[in-house]
Amino acid sequence: MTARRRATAIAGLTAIGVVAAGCLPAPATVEARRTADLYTTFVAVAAVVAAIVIGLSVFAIVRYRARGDETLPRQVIGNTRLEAVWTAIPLITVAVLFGLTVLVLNAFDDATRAAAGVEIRVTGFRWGWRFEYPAEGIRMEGVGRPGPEAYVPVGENIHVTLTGADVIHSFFVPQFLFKRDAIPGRLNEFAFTVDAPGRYGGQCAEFCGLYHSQMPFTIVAVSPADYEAWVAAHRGGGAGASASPGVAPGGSASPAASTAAGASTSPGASTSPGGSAAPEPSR
Ligand SMILES: [Cu+2]
Repeated sequence: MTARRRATAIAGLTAIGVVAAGCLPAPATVEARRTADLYTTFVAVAAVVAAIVIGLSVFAIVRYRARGDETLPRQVIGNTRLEAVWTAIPLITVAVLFGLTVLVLNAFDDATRAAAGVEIRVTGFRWGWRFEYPAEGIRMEGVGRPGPEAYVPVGENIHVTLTGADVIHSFFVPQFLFKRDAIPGRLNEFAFTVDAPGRYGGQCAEFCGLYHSQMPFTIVAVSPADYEAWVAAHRGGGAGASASPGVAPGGSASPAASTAAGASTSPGASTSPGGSAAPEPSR
């Protein structure tokens, strides 16, 4: 009976682990795959720990339950060897997980220090994103939906320097399994290498005000040849080089944005900062 319950507990925990791993967005970068592997390792270790704890608890409850006999069982106080074992096992487990985490974090730092294939400066502002490619002479900005689209070549180290223009925002692309804050007056750096061509949606992940939910962006990963073609088409400013009116990147909202803000008091209003109050967000 106990063995069967234990088997059921292990099967249940394994299922939870598989479902939890399946909930993760499919990793799209070299770094994200390492993060996903780390998550999987954590879930597996947690499942083993839970199986042991739940298994032993169920065993003790069933095996030593009251059987209508009033006499107390043998009273045991302290067992140094057992206590040493149950202190050492969690310590070693946490130390190993800590070590694996440091290795993955170092991989992110190594990518940031490595030679950049493409350099992008990203600025979050209320309520949109600005992407600048200094070497290519490209600058684009998108306010509201659908937000700007930043092209990157697959297989190359994309180096990002991130900052905020007004309040703290956060650069988050779920499929990159990575998030970093865009803080005014501070330059945060990170790098990523996209595995496969595709469109990877991103979103501000730090509540920054009324239109926080209306500041998506998209990282479009294409082949190096397609990237060169995109650069050639957008060099020297390209489409959407103009600053979007409506929200002044450096400071207060303009009257147009204020109007949009006022219109949003009706729930579910689809008016976005880049919608009717301001021209279409540039791409
Ligand atoms: Cu935000």
